Amino acid sequence: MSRKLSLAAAIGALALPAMFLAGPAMAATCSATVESTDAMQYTTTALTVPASCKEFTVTLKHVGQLPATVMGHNFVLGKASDIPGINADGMKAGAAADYVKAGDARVIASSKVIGGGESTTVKIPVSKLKAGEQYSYICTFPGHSAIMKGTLKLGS
Ligand SMILES: [Cu+2]
Repeated sequence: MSRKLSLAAAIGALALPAMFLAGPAMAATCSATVESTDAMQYTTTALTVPASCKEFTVTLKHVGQLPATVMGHNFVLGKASDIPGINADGMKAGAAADYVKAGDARVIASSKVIGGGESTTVKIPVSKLKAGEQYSYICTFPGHSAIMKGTLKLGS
């Protein structure tokens, strides 16, 4: 066996117990990555937020090449029933406001609009999520929300 391989095995053996010790409070379980594309799609359309997280961080990546003015994407979270209103008011708010109405109390979390090759993060305050409630995330760039949508719920 090569030295490189045995070193990797040794590191793996050390890292595993540390992961178990960290348990459910570990940062890795309180985050997710959602990719978005030039084809106006989110690659992830369902998220479950562990109830043990204080904050859940979503990294939104635009893996396409088109600029934000043409194929911009954001991540806007609200109760499923509030989404149509959030979207309509967001479109009215315009690009300078990242297509989110200023001070919209229905919005639980929202990111800025990004273009191809960019990424951004959005932090969801988990205390604002209720068990059993249906939440949705959408892209409020005009015309995108019909396709760019996903569901989010609070897990156990
Ligand atoms: Cu979009």
